[in-house]
Amino acid sequence: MGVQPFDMVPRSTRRRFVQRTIALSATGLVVPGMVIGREPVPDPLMIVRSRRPLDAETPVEVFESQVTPNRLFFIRSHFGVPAVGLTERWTLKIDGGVKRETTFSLDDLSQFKQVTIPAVLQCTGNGRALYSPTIPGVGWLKGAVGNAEWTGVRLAELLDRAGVEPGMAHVHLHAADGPPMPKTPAYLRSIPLDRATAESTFALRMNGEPLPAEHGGPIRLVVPGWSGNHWIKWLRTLVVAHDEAPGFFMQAGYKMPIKPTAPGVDLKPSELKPVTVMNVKSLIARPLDGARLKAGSNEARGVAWTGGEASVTRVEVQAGQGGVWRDAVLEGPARPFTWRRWRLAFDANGLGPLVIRARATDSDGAVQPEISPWNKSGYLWNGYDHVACEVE
Ligand SMILES: Nc1nc2c(c(=O)[nH]1)N[C@H]1C(S)=C(S)[C@@H](COP(=O)(O)O)O[C@H]1N2
Ligand SMILES: [Mo]
Repeated sequence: MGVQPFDMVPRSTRRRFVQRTIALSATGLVVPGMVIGREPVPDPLMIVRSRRPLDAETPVEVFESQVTPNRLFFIRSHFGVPAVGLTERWTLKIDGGVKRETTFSLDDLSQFKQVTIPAVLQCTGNGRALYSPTIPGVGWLKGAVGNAEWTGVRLAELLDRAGVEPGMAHVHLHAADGPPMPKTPAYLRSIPLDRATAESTFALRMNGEPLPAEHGGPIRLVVPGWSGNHWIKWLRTLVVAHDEAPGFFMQAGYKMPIKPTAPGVDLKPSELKPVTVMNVKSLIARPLDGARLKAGSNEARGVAWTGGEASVTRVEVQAGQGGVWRDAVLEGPARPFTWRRWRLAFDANGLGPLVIRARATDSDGAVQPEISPWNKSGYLWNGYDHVACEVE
């Protein structure tokens, strides 16, 4: 489970795969049985954090737009893209605690009602590089986040079709990507059934285009309001179950301290909680860090979002003028899941250095803290955003 069955791969790919496996297994990079995908080529604007598998973040100036374009959307994969692209033959199976084990082709899925949900996808580790002391892991700064319009079928509809048995509480999400080494656990996660039957959606399209392979095409899960580790890409099988999924990525990974804890303190499992909803956060898209501003009137712009069912109600910005925080103008209505653009006009009076800071507040009253409490995996950084400019 977790690896695409070999017979799903067309013969030409199979031949290429066998050749590559033979070539690469000699170097010890690959074990026979693994299906290798071609790694995506990132747009030259992207900031690459790891080449293989490709982890790349979006430059912050892209966050001036409401929707993050697909080619500039951050990419994070634990094991790289599997050998997909076989869209006509892709199937999604629901089994486990259901009345009717059901398999859907992509064609079947297109017969269901299609919904479009604008929602922020953010890696749980976005901002890890901003924690001090330093934390190992992908050194994301600000750009492991994006806002897209996800189109597809609600999970609730497919679960209804299969008929969930009484007593079931979780949905295990098996994907087509696999670890390169047999001892490495597969990226297997589960979500609670009540989350699955709320807004969760299988996305087949992203910003109006077929879901790109690097973002989980042909089919991925969208869990609006929850952080990216639940948004499983290349979905193949859903197992409805009584318990959470077993294995490292569910039982050990993606846990945070319940109470803020000093670096170096080891916590018991009972002192940890799973990362689920995102926290309130804003980013400054303009001016850029290091920008040279003309004295006089200027404008700061950016985005803000939060998690769960909450929405952003306020963004305050500090830009010179005696260090006062002023309310930015927010665009559009306060809505959950998607982000909200903000802007603030300010006068850059004195010449010299000027630090601009931003903090958001959400409908639950949560306010972005100046510095996020340290946690050993570097999750959910949401300290004030700041950029240092020079007025000349
Ligand atoms: N199958 C699979 N799904 C996955 C992952 C993965 O490694 N394998 N990584 C997860 C993580 S940690 C994140 S942050 C998002 C990233 O999605 P993106 O690459 O489309 O931005 O996908 C999630 N879904
Ligand atoms: Mo992530």
